[in-house]
Amino acid sequence: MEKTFIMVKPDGVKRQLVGEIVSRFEKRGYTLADAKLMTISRETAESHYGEHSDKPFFGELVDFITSGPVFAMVWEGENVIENARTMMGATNPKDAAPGSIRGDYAVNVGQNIVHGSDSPESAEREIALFF
Ligand code: FUP
Repeated sequence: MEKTFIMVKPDGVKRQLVGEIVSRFEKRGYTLADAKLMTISRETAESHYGEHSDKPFFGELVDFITSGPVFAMVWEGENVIENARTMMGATNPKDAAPGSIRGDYAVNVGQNIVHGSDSPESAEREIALFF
């Protein structure tokens, strides 16, 4: 069965949105396969966001994702990678549709509540990195 890596970022944990996000995936029909509350090391953060290492926002991105606990999860079910991306909404909350997680709860691209793998290759890599 297809699996994806979903992470409630430090802003989502601080704002007590873990239950809301878990609930949306449960209600959609997906199965929680693994989960843990953890604080990410800078090394793990730099590896996770490696594709952005040359971007101007990389430093802020690593600072933010290591700034407090995250809730890391593995969800499984049919088409979960693509459907999770739709449920999260666009990366920049200004473009995220109402009804999506970011469209309902976020306003700022730097603090957009949730991460989800964007491909089968990313899902495999990210699950191995965090679990
Ligand atoms: P996503 O796959 O939706 O997590 O989006 P990206 O991999 O493109 O971006 C990863 C994270 O970088 C985003 F969640 C937020 C941050 N980011 C910025 O802070 N500024 C930008 O202009 C683009 C992304």
